[in-house]
Amino acid sequence: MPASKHRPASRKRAEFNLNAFLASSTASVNAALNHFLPPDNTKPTTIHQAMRYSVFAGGKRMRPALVLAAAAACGGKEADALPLACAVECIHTYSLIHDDLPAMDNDDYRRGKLTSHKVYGEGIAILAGDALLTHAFEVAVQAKGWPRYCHRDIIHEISVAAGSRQLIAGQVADLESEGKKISADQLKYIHERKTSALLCCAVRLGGMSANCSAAELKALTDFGYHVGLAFQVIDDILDVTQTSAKLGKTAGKDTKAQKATYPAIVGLAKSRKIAMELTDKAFLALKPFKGRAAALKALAEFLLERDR
Ligand code: GRG
Repeated sequence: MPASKHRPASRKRAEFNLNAFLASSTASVNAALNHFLPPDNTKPTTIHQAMRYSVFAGGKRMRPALVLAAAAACGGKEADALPLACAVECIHTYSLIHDDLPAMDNDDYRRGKLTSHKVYGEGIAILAGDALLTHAFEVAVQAKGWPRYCHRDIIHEISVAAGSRQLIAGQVADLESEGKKISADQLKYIHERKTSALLCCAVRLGGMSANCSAAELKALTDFGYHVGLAFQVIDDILDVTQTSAKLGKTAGKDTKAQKATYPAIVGLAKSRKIAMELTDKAFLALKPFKGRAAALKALAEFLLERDR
């Protein structure tokens, strides 16, 4: 039975070929990343090989897809959104490389392959993360700039999402809460920053690349925030319900590291309910876009139903 038969009224949407959209957005993003990243024979070759190793290790490319889908919802062109989609993927990949380091989550596998420090050693892995973080800004400034959003706005957007009050703040709170009992509110604080901030930034950048109106940007922010939170709740659920082979990273790590997660705090059934409610809220935020948000809606639903 097609998934649409099970779709609740709150998530009603026009049929949309998400597989075709993802195949096309992933191909465009991979080609653009290949163009924007220095070739792996660029000196010093180790660092450029390490950067490319992680970027092309087989990530799902969900954040770039959100950039392109948000651009489409606002009537923008893929070519204008691509530098921003690539910048976000560089930031995301850097955060994964650093998250996997022995001083952080200490993981041997990511995206189904050995982690950067396992292949290149810790020093080069740290530098590959640093280089990707920095490279994101070099790529972002190659965007054309728009009447409502200049390069300063774009750089501000990315640096705030990746900075010490968002992405890094979430990681700090995550580290500091290991082995401790924390409240659902504290867990939400971590998830908002560690995961939702960059997904929300991706959606907003897509809108900006289409020179979206202030009202459209507000709607996208609301959508991105809720989809971002739902994404991490699902990530927590998958950690306890899926195998390492399926996830491409070590499953069950959160429990082992005594990490605060939604399943640990509220249980699996309530976690699924929360993820669904967050996705419903994300759908509601898209009302102003009428028929133009088909890709965003299909992505939100896909992220809710994903199994890896
Ligand atoms: C500055 C030392 C230093 C470290 C920074 C910021 C940071 C480390 C880590 C970010 C925290 C993090 C990894 C959040 C989790 C977000 C998440 C669920 C990632 C997995 O995303 P997917 O499933 O991955 O989209 P793929 O591999 O498909 O791209």
